Amino acid sequence: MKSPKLQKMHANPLTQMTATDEPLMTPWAVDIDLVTGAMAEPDRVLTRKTSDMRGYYRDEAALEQLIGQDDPIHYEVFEKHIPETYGHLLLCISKLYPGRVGDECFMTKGHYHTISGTAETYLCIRGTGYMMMKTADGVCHSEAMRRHRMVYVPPHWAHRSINTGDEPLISFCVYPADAGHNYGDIATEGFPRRVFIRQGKEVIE
Ligand code: PAN
Ligand code: ZN
Repeated sequence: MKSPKLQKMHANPLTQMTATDEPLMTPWAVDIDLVTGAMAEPDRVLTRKTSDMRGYYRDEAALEQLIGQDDPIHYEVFEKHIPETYGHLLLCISKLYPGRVGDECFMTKGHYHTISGTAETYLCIRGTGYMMMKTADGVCHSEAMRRHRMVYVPPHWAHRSINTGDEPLISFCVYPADAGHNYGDIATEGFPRRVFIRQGKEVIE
């Protein structure tokens, strides 16, 4: 729970209150292998298995079949511990495994940021796919993701990564630490477009 002071600061960033309310953080560094995407000694690893993805794919029977087989991991997010308060930046490695549910490509759940006016950058380190984005009033936009390409997700866009390839789709993500994740709204709305592989070809529909 944030202190009332921090909430107020957040509502009015012009007060410029940052580290004065928090213990001073000592500068630090982390090693990230830009070939494999491995982050050295992450403080937290979030793992989403196939069984965590109920309701997200078109072919529900194919999803249940996959869960019944070996419930493979869909994606992992590797993070360092950073306070989720105004002024800090969260950084993580997002690793989305290759795979299909029926003929639909593995993807992340996708979310708006709770503070929807916060942006995010995804620097793709490995793999191929798309960043699918959508606004609350239904505008949809996708950007190709591939090694060495950075996707900028502007404020107010829900975002989901989709792996169309045969190797993990790995990105280095940075966003304001107080942004928060709102999964509910986009889960209800859904993204207007999905990505499939049919007869070896990408189909977006
Ligand atoms: C990313 C995502 C990560 C997992 O760090 O959280 O790729 O996707 P979901 O959060 O949609 O399951 C990010 O966009 N953070 O804001
Ligand atoms: Zn995000």
